[in-house]
Amino acid sequence: DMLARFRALRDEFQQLRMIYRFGIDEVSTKIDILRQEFESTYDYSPIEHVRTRLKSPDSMLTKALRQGTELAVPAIRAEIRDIAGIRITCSFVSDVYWIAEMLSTQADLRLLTTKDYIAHPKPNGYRSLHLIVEVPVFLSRTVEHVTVELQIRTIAMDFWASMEHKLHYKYRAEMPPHLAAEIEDAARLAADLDDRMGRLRDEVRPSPHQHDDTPEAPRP
Ligand code: 0O2
Repeated sequence: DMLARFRALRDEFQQLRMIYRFGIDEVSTKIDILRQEFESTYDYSPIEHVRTRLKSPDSMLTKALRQGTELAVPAIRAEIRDIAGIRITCSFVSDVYWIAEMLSTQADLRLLTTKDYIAHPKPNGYRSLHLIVEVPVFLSRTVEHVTVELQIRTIAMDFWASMEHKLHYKYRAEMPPHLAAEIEDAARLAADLDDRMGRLRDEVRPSPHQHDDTPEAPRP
């Protein structure tokens, strides 16, 4: 009956979310290890902060309906690849690529796709590096291969994206043209700030001849 079907679906979704939470845990640990290594060995860490999020059953279903995915767990797993999301914020653009490289070359992570919205910003000015990776999660009886979306961006990109997200959410499809123009302009300013910060960093980067107790971080 209806109730039994509802309960079965609810249990399947709970199981699904648990697996994706484990996927987030696995990848988060990798990021945390890199961060701790950087903090204890070098005087500089390319990772500013990390935030994770797990899509709610509601937004999984909304997305499935929107993109025409069958409302069944296997189809959802195959076609919604951002159920598990991790956002890494870095200080500098070069750090974004550096972190992406360090993670995607780890032997147990499989890089499925890369979308480089830094090299190719979206029309509204959105910039970020998006990776979809697949990580194995070892359960008692099975190994689950879980996809995790990584969004890697600078503080300036993150600042812009959170503002844009609020305006987008507020106006939906009807963003007044002057605001859309303002947002695009702000994206250019954020990109310019990233360029300037990158040049400043190059200035303060210690020269290889400088003697110091802390080993110099291996930079890209
Ligand atoms: P939330 O709430 O952050 O999860 P799709 O995933 O189907 O929407 P696509 O092309 O497969 O689209 O994914 P894409 O564009 O690589 O990345 C989608 C996610 O990137 C979004 O997730 C946002 O987090 C972020 N993003 C992409 N474009 C923009 C943008 O213009 N502005 C802002 N602020 N964020 C953006 P969700 O699911 O839309 O939202």
